[in-house]
Amino acid sequence: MSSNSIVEKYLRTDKLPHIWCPGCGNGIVINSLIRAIDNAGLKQEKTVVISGIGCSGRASGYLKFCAFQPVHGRVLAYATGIKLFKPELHVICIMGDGDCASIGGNHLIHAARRNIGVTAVVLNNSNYGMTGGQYSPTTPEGARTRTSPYGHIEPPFDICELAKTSGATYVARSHTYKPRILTKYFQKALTHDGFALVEAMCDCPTLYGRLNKKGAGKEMLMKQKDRAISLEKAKNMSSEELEDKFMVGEFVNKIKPEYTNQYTKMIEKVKLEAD
Ligand SMILES: Cc1ncc(C[n+]2csc(CCOP(=O)(O)OP(=O)(O)O)c2C)c(N)n1
Ligand code: SF4
Repeated sequence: MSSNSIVEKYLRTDKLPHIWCPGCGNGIVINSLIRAIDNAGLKQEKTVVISGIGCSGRASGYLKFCAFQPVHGRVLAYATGIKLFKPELHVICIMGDGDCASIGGNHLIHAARRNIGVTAVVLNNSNYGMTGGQYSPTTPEGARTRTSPYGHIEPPFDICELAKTSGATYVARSHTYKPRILTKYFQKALTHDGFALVEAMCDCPTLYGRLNKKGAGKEMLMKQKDRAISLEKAKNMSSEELEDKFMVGEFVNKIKPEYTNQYTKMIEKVKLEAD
């Protein structure tokens, strides 16, 4: 499908222009996502997009689906309710790293543990963008943010490792320099039967980029490319060599019973026994 048709089909063009800064990675990720939705053949009327509060959280307002924006950090809680009530729906959760791993961290580990069949799309820009650039749970050690002006002293969460350890059955990471790879991973996540999470390393040139002297949009995008190391290559690298890098690829891709399927079967069994 041509770019114009994709835009017409999936974006609420009456809501444009969007609020994102020039050079922000959010647009690249959403572009990759709508292409994946199109490739996967999802029906718009059978797809719900839920996004949190934050710059990334604006996405659901621009997308032409059944859309919903709950309070900050509760995307996966609402997604769980929607999926349980109507398991036939595709539920796509768009979250910032703060939304997903800070205030929403508990929902993340339990959604992954249950293996509920929703797709989590995490736009990780290493900070809280919308509220002015505070540090988030993924801010790298040493990085400067509004709340770590002398360099951050906390170790960051690795969202993919967290999702994997918690039980997610599809987990992948790529970045905004590789939009086609993002589309490929999104497509696999959207057609996966279980909890699927794709983390997109995303640029915030206005806040995180400026405070860490990463340059404007284009320069920051190039730097993302230099920091990305494939899982294969990382196996032969020392921890010193991996400093300031992030690993990309598929961390998990496995089959396990999906939560709402199990739940539905259980209800049917109980009903039969009661008759
Ligand atoms: C319950 C609650 N706590 C805090 C906030 C303030 N708040 C709004 S957006 C945000 C952080 C956004 O960061 P992130 O989720 O990483 O998204 P980004 O803006 O970087 O895309 C915070 C703390 C809020 N709106 N609601
Ligand atoms: S503040 Fe950062 S994350 Fe928010 S729109 Fe601007 S560049 Fe993007």
